[in-house]
Amino acid sequence: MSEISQRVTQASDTELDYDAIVVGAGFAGLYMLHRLRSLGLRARVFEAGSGVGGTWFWNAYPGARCDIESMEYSYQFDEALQQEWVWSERYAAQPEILSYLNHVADRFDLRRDIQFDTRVQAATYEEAQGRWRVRLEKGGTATARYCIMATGVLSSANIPAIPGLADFPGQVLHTGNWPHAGVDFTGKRVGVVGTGSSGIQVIPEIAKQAAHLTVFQRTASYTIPARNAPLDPAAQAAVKADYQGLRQRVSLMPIGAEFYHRDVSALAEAPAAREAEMEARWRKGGTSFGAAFNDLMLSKEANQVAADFVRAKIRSLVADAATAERLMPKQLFGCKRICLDTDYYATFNRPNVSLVDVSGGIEAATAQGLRVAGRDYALDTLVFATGFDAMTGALLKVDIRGVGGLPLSQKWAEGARTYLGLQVQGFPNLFTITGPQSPSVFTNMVPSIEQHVEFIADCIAYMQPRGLTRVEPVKAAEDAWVEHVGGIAASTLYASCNSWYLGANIPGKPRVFLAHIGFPTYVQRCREVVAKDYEGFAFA
Ligand code: NA7
Repeated sequence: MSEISQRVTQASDTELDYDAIVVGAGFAGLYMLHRLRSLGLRARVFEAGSGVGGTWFWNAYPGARCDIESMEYSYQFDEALQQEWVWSERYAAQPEILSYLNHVADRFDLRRDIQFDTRVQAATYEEAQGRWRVRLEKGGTATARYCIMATGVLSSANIPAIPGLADFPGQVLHTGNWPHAGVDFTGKRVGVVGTGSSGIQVIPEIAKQAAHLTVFQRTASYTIPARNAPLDPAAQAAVKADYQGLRQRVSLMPIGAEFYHRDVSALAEAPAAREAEMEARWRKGGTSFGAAFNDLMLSKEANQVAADFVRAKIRSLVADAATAERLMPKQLFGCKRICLDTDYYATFNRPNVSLVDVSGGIEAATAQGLRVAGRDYALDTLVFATGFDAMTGALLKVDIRGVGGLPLSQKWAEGARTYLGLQVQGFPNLFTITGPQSPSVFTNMVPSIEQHVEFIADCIAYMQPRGLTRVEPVKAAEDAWVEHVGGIAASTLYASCNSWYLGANIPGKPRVFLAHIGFPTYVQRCREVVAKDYEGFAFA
């Protein structure tokens, strides 16, 4: 154990000084720590959870599974790692991803610089010293030149303010904060609120156990069969024979993952041909159903083609016509995130499952359960699959203050503003990995994270030999970036519905489109910025 880490381990309530502080030990924080170490920096990671994994630590609900294929949803920075790790399924389940991240932490000896069970409460830029002072919830502070937020984009759980919720005596759970010991639903009357990706994954699993499951649906989602299956060893070996080739190919695809894009308009093909294409994709399973045509998110008429196809599938899969009708999404296809499922629609054919429309709101929670439109539903356990304060929630939970003590919450009062999703003007040396206005949720998150980590590490490496100690965006660059990202979204149908991409799921949250659509164009832009000596950034 090094002298510094000994000091750290022994003295959690005294002030400690580092070159860099990283907040969070998920995919982003782990790789950031590894890169900072390779620059010879003294780095410390503070992690609220008791283990590594971030999203994959907290979302331990039954059925939790990635919607990007395992061979791609993994690090590529280390060839030996990607060659040696063996994935068992097409789409990895939460426990497997968590054990992968634990393996990474051990393999690169990362744990000695991670302080677990330590939530960061505040981070303040002290201009005179040019350092960030980070305050820990359990006491103590630490300082560093760089503060890197690796806090995740879907990590601040949203529990709706339902009147009387405190009076409900049963167990209340959120999918994003699931007990690691597991939950036994046997013989229980369970209510699930929310039918986004998490609800759609957890509902079939709870239905297998519960005495009765009532699903409270505000908005029906579009979901495509995952067709998850064990990974064929020969297919896995074939990928590994040219892993870099796959990585290179997918880095040029719009979401940084194999998506089987077809450059054909949904309106240009004969109906029989387009039906055949969608049917083939439905049978194959996976999100690339949404890439069958090039204009689903550009034209409402084209969008209707995919929407009608999925609605017809629902009609054919759900026995009760009224339930099928309620499960049919009314909004545009893909405007809210497309889900992947395993037996979701078939679950509603079970005698112990019922669907309740809460589009008019949930009236109240009572001592017995939930009340909707004057009717009471008796429940023992309540599961919220109600999503997250996405992209900005986890950052704003920390009281971050920049130059002149300006709170980040104030800077972002009208909506998040960043340059490249990496930095905020007025908050020098603060970096956000997959921050707002970067591609983040519109991509395969792991390559997006790697690209950001490498950008940040390269930026620090650029500064060191030049004697530079401070970096932040110039205001004009930030303004132009916010406008650019919003402009891309406005040219698509993504900006037209109430999704968490623009903050619409959180009451009172300003509506600003929070992700850059298009991974390759973003990466290219970052490369150009670096090539022009970090154009748009100011150093001191
Ligand atoms: P999502 O996608 O935000 O889904 C949350 C669901 O909860 C969605 O159906 C919401 O309906 C519903 N919701 C939210 N608030 C309420 C209230 N007050 N009453 C009833 N229903 C409500 O979160 P997930 O966790 O499923 O998925 C997040 C991402 O994680 C996912 O896209 C993957 O990338 C992984 P709404 O649509 O807002 O009407």
